[in-house]
Formats: sequence, structure tokens, C-alpha cells
Amino acid sequence: MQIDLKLAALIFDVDGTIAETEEAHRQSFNRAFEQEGLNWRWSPELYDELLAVTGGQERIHHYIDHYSPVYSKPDCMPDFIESLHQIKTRKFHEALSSGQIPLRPGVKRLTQEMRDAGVRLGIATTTTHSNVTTLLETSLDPAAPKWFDVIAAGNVVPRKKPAPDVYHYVLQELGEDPLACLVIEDSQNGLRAALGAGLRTVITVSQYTRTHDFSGASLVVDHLGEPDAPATASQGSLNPSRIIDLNLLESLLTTNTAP
Ligand code: XBP
Ligand code: MG
Repeated sequence: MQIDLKLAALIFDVDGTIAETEEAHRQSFNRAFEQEGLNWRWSPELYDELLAVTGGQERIHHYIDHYSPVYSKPDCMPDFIESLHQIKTRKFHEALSSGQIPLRPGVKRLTQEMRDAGVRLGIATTTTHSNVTTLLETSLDPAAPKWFDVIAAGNVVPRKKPAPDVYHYVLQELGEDPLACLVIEDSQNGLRAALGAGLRTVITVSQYTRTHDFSGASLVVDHLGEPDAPATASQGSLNPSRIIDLNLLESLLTTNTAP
């Protein structure tokens, strides 16, 4: 017997999903290093490796531990990393405010469709909370942060993706059944976190995740699609639509139960 479920909530990842932000993050890290007189430079190739570690502070710590960059060791490493990351975050806000980072295709369209249909919206991200609100205000709508019933970011949970903590947190705040929710993600770490919380996931592949393993995703597409820019699926099926819309998302929720 087939049960058609209604979508109760759609949960978005941020970096690489709502917008292609990682290149701006990478450049913001490098500008912070330069401002602090550190001759560290994260090339796109190195950043691709470092992205395996989620969280900017954790990424800096990992870089220091595993790439042994030249610098004079501070008395207090946590304070040093936190201060460096705060500078980086300010640089990232400048990039956002200059309008350099557009939304990915379909994000504005789909969030509006969800709001019109009464489907709740959530955010589950590893990035810093102020990055989320600044991105939403500058690229979606000045009031956009209020469209989301929950914005779970950064250190709101003890363990970052691929741990499922942030998705468990969002589900708890929403009070919704995971079977009536869906996630939009872009990375392997994000997919593992969502699946770990029992959430079906649509992947929109991004600039730094083209080679990731998306086993377990309900659908993998190049982007959410627009009527004049159809999406292409590399895993799962988009038929008959060529964009990710409410009908397509609810078809992913349908559960086949024993008769
Ligand atoms: C991606 C991340 C973040 C960003 C950098 O987050 O792992 O760490 O790369 O942002 P998402 P911060 O879960 O949205 O894909 O420096 O603020 O961490
Ligand atoms: Mg992401």
C-alpha cells in the first residue's frame, strides 16, 4: 500500500546550497591570514582538501596540526584561532554585502513556493550564525531570516556535520516527524548528517562537491532548476518535472508500506 505524505518542513543547508559561498569563504580566510601577517595561502586545491573538516575554526586548527605552517606559536591557541576566525568572518560579511554572492538557481522560487503552501522552513548549517542572516538579508530578502522557523548554525550543537546533531536539533525545534521533512544539501558531510537524523535528502551538487559520494540521497541534481533553466538529475529521477518543486519533493516522501 502506498501512503502519500504531505511535506511539513523543508530544511536547507547554507554553504554550497543556498549560494556558492565557499570560494568567498576561501578568499576571506586568505585575507584574514594576510591581515594578521601570516604567509598562509589556501589555494582552491588545498581548500578542497580542507573542506573535509567542517567549521572554520576547526578547519584552521586542522590546517595548523596537519600542514605545519610557519608562524610563531601563540600562548593561547584557542584565543588565537577564535580571533583569526572573527577577522575572517568580518571579511566574509564584506563579500556578502558587496552583492558578490548570488543565490543558486531555484532557491528563491522554492522558498516562496514553500511559504505559499504553508510548508515550514528550517536551516541546518555548520557556518557561523551571522553569516546565515547576512546571506539571507543581502541575497534573498531583508526579512528572509524570519521566514525560517529555525536557523541552527555553527556551535549550536557540540558536534558539527557529518555528525547528525544539527539536524536532530532542527527536528526538535520544529517538532515535526522526520518522515514528513526533507533536506536540501550539497556535500557528503551534509548528506551523512541528514541521513544520520533519518531525513531524506536532495543533493544540489556544488563547486567543491562534484566528486563527493552521494550514496543514500533521494535525488542528486545539478541545481534546483528554474522554468527557463531545467535541472538535470545524476542520481534518482526528476520526471516529469524538470525543476525541484513541491510536487516533486512530496513524491520523494511517499512511503511504500507492506499491504
Ligand atoms: C560549510 C562549512 C563552513 C564554511 C565556512 O557549512 O563547513 O565551515 O565552510 O564557514 P554548511 P565558517 O554546513 O553550510 O555547508 O568559517 O563560518 O565555519
Ligand atoms: Mg554545504
